[in-house]
Amino acid sequence: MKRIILLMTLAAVVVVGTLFAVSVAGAHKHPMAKAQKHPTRKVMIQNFRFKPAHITIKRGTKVRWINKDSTAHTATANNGRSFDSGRLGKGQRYTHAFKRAGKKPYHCEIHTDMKGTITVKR
Ligand SMILES: [Cu+2]
Repeated sequence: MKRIILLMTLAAVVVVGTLFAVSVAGAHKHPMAKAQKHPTRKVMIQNFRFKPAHITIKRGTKVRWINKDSTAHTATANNGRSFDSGRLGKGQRYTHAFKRAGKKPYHCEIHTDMKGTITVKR
């Protein structure tokens, strides 16, 4: 009987130890740790404007456009290929990670007078 209790205790220690190790490893790999290094910048699309229209970010930063209007908009690179959100309906969002330095002018395909710039620094 004592032997069984000893084995049960041993098994419990192993299980708890494993769970602890897994949780520590999990916390280390948690995506939030990476996100804080390069926080995502938000650009609101509101009242037919990009807010803010001009932002400067570090290379590797993600930009997330969020459409607050009830009208559909896009965030499309002027060169037509770097990035393109496609039609964003009300509340929809689009995220793009900028990996190369440079000025990235963009516009809304539906309302071509809506303009913005992402300046990506090294
Ligand atoms: Cu638009």
